[in-house]
Amino acid sequence: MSGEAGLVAAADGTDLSGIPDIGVGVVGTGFMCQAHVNAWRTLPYMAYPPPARPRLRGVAARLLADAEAAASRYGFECSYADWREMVADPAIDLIDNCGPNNIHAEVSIAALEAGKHVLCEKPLGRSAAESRRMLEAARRADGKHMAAFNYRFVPAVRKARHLLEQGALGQIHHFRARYLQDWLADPEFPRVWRLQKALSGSGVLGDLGSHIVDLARFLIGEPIVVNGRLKTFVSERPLPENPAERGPVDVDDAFVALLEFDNGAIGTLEASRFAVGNRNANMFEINGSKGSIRFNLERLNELEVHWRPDPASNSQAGFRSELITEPEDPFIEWWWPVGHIIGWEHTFVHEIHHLLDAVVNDSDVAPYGATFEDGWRCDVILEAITKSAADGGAPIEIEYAP
Ligand code: SOE
Repeated sequence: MSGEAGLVAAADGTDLSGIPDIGVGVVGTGFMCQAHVNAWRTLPYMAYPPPARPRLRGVAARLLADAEAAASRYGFECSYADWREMVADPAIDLIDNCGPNNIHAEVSIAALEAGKHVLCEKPLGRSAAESRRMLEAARRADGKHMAAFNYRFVPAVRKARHLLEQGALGQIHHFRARYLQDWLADPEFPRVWRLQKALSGSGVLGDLGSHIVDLARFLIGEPIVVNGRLKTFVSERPLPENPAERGPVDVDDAFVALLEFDNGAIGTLEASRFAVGNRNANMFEINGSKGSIRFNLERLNELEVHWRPDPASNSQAGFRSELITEPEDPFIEWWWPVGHIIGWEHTFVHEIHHLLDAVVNDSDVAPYGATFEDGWRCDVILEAITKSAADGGAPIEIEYAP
């Protein structure tokens, strides 16, 4: 990182003298690259003054034409067809891995070993063994490492975490989460990389299930036993490169799971990309002895609450919806006046700010950000769900290799 000499104070008098530049290299040019680039570019003037000023140094894609198009569109200084060249660039301090799941491990490990900080999209690995290798590389390296579980950075979700930390819900009895989309309900939707085990590792389990498993750990605690069931509804689909041909789908389309937590709570998880009518409904509900909270990503500025401080009487009938846009609510200070709601893309600004703050101040990414250890623990739980499903839904104890 380099401090920009000379720029010591903004026109409004803000002291910018100690703010370093940080060179960023993004791998991948798809959906997550766009969400992350939007965050890298928005952060320095909205989370102001920023911990560091991101410098979009490089972007790498399998095809040079894709990298060049992304460089032109988003304003990267360099474009690469080989991510290894980009990782070797001394002007890059941080690698942001937005590639498909099959390059999460190789790129992230190489970047950590090259002394870079690493942000890697979820699921961390295609398997627990792969994400364990990533964790071991992170433990050996000096760089900060973060798994991009961005839903930890929704204001309403972070407020839920704070309420739980304060014991506001009392003893937790239930956690139920569903992450429902419907973009695969059309059997003619092509067999994209997320539907190929070799590239994706799993289907909805790793794509959407990883988010609700991470939220279960972030909000409630460690699952100790799981039961699972997986389902593939459409077993072959048209090939993207040649729709006249069809290829097998070898991953799950939907899953359900039962959890028991280390603190005695029990939980249910469900994820599907066939849940027609649900567009991006990441939902959870937590029931405790003193109250309940409910969240739905499709209404991400709201948290539904029900309070029952006195077990003998309901302090309120049903749930009421609270708008989480007050100045004191998490992250809102960076945005708009009360009620001027924010969106899904803002979670990436919050997430990347958290990582930059950890890099510049040498602070911990955990517990509010997910580290590679969180990414590995998530993959262990996903694999236990798969193992249970293969054994008729038998209970599987969660065991983390030492
Ligand atoms: C990221 O927020 C995310 O949840 C992705 O992880 C999912 O794959 C995508 O479907 C929605 O956005």
